[in-house]
Amino acid sequence: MTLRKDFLWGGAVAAHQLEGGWNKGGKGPSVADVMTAGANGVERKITDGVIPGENYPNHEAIDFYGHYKEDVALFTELGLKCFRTSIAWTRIFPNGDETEPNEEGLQFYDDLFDECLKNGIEPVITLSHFELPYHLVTEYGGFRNRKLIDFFVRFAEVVMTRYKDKVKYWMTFNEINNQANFNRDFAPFTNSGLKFTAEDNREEVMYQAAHYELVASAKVVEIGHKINPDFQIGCMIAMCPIYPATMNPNDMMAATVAMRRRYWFADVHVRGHYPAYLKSYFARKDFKLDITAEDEAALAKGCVDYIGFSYYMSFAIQDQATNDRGAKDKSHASSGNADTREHLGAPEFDYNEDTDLIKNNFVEASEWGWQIDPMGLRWALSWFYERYEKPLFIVENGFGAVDEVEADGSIHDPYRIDYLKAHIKAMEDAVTYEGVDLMGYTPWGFIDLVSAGTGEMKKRYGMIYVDKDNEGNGTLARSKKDSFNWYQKVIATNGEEL
Ligand code: P53
Repeated sequence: MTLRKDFLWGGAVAAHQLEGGWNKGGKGPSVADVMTAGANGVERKITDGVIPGENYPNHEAIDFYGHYKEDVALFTELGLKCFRTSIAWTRIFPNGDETEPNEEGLQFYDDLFDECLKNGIEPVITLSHFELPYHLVTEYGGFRNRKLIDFFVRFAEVVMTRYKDKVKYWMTFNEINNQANFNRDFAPFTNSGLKFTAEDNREEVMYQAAHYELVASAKVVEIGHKINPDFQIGCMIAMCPIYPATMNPNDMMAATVAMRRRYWFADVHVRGHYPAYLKSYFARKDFKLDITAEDEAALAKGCVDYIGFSYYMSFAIQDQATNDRGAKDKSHASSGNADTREHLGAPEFDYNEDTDLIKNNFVEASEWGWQIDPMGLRWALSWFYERYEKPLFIVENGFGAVDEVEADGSIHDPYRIDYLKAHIKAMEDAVTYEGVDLMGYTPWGFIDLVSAGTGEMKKRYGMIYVDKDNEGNGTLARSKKDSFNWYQKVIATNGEEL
């Protein structure tokens, strides 16, 4: 067998997508609480505060806040070794800038972690998963403000101290690199609480916010190791490999540059300094970034212990200048946009996440346009391990699909089993053939929850079904899909029976 004996088979969620109870127990509003429901191709609206009459799907979500005991019983039956969730920052610091935490919020996570631990399930905790206190957006401008470093460090210090004997595995910022897509409003807001004005240079603001987050993360790594030297503290990167579309040398270079624009965040997290290619980019763009010598020292002292990453799909890119005649299908990989590429071309190969990706005709896509590519997971594991030589943890992977409930209540989801099976096989191949050091695997949304990207319920990832629809109707009753029984066996055989 290839996997570790103590392999962390689990499931992953985020507080804002399942807890609900958005204003219970003293919780304050987070960025997720001012986002309305969207749909496939319809962006979620970011409203100015909570507006009566709007549909905010995260307010109730699947009410894990009220159902966690019965849910952990199901997780136990599934055989989970670990449960990845986040601590909702605003349960602990409702506004984000208080000095003293909210005891009721702290107690909720004590109860949840106790419930997990007594069932042999290890909590794996993300500190910031699209849950920034909304007050920090309106009063400070989100992470464009250096003060956010201290607020985040204070939050992390409080929860790491409180749960030092209950939680060993931590991650700082979920999918910190999503904001490489700075031309859209979604990722900068969910990652960093950024709202742009017309005068903003969006890209420069994004780099500044990301820098403050990287410094905050590094400080938390250092403090965390003091709180408990056994802590394993990782980063969390959204990994979508970017393939060159052809053997055209310009496609190869365009893909290399695009990979850097998406994954430099990992370079800083793991190596503790900015790479040369990025320094030269900042100079060429004339970005005036607030990066101090103290910041650089903090980065160097706070390198992560492991790399947590999500993997759903791969991307592809084609250089525009030299490929205009070769490009057959220029539709955007995940959004279905018509071709609006303007930037690509030698020698800069400046990459625009929002417009420069093309559809890969070698792979299928989900109903939401996410390209299904198990080999891409093996490639990603191999790339990370070769580049960083750090333990890896696949903390999200999964297939969003519409499920049908049969008359007898059963739910047959062979498409989900197929997706997960192929990806687990690719992951095992990476361990066998690439020699990567892999800590665990936690499929995303293994209990149905609110989609981050669209706010829908019907984009389901779960092995556990939750009776609730896009409009918020439903009993919230939980039931097992076919994939539940399948995954139970996978865990029980440590991945030998797929
Ligand atoms: P949803 C975009 C691309 C890759 C992962 O996403 C992403 C996103 C943001 O939509 O997010 C992660 O719900 C994220 C989870 C999210 C999950 O992937 O849009 O860490 O919070 O739910 C799936 O289908």
